[in-house]
Amino acid sequence: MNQHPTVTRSTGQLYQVRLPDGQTVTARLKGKLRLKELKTTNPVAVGDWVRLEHDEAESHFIAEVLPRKNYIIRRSTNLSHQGHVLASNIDNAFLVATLSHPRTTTAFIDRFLVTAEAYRIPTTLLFNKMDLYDEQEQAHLRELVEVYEDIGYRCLALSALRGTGLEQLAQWMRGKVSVVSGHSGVGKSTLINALDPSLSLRVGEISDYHHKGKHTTTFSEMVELATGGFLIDTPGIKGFGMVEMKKAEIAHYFPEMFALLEHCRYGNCTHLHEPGCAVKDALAEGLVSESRYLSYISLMEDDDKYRPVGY
Ligand SMILES: Nc1nc2c(ncn2[C@@H]2O[C@H](COP(=O)(O)OP(=O)(O)OP(=O)(O)O)[C@@H](O)[C@H]2O)c(=O)[nH]1
Ligand SMILES: [Mg+2]
Ligand SMILES: [Zn+2]
Repeated sequence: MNQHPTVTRSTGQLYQVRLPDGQTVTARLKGKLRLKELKTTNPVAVGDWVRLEHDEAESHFIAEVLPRKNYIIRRSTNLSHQGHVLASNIDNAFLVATLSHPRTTTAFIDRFLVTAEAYRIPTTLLFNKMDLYDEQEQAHLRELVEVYEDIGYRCLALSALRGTGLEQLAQWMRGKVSVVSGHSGVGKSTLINALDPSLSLRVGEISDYHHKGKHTTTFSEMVELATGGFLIDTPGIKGFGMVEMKKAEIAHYFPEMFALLEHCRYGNCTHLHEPGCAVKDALAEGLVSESRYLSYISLMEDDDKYRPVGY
């Protein structure tokens, strides 16, 4: 993972911290640290790299949270401006999508990817339930994989049920901190259990816990995979939370559009109706995919400045 002590679990006043040698210790916050934090309800989140101090009794204290390379946040309540950090220092997000049973739309995939870009979290697309797809769906899957790989997103088709694709996935997760997201029913738990059966009970519990809708913001945990690597599991990550984003920024989070922006005639081009728009030209030439452009329009049409990635 990395050379720093890393928070693997946070429950109220106590934190589990994994030391670089693999040992896990329990730590409390140093009083001073608590006061410093203003904008979030939790000063220390799962995934945080921390500096520990000890007292004479050998108790551990979190003295400092090292700068986060990225993090996922969600508003504590709808009315609050405070955010709750769900997880931090994530190497990879894996979005599990299915073309049927249930169908994951490209609109959902693209919203997720835009949010992940805004959070600076590299994302891999996992197309699960391959075993169920008929020829038409398989052709559709090939098209989708081509679209997303062209943009630079890693893709993998798999069947958690049959075990196909799991070796590749395990290899990608090795040595990394990952989160797994996606609609309910796409097979996230099945996938994780197939990778590491010893996690099965836990993952099931977290999912059930979520469905009861109780205290879902407070429970996050980083678990070690038997195949190597770490998985952060928190119910909130299913949807990925909220990101504050200005309309003018949205195109920046579509990498294939971002590469074209400097060629638009107008510096403030919205890529919707302006003449001399490089994005629309690329769309006409088939260099920007239609479904991606539709997702862009749909995001631009949202009123709220917070653009949630819905369930
Ligand atoms: N045919 C097929 N079914 C699968 C596959 N993966 C998962 N399933 C089934 O899909 C259903 C939902 O799987 P889960 O693993 O519970 O889905 P989940 O994403 O964890 O759902 P939530 O916990 O509600 O978010 C179960 O009945 C699984 O057996 C697969 O690759 N092929
Ligand atoms: Mg589940
Ligand atoms: Zn333009």
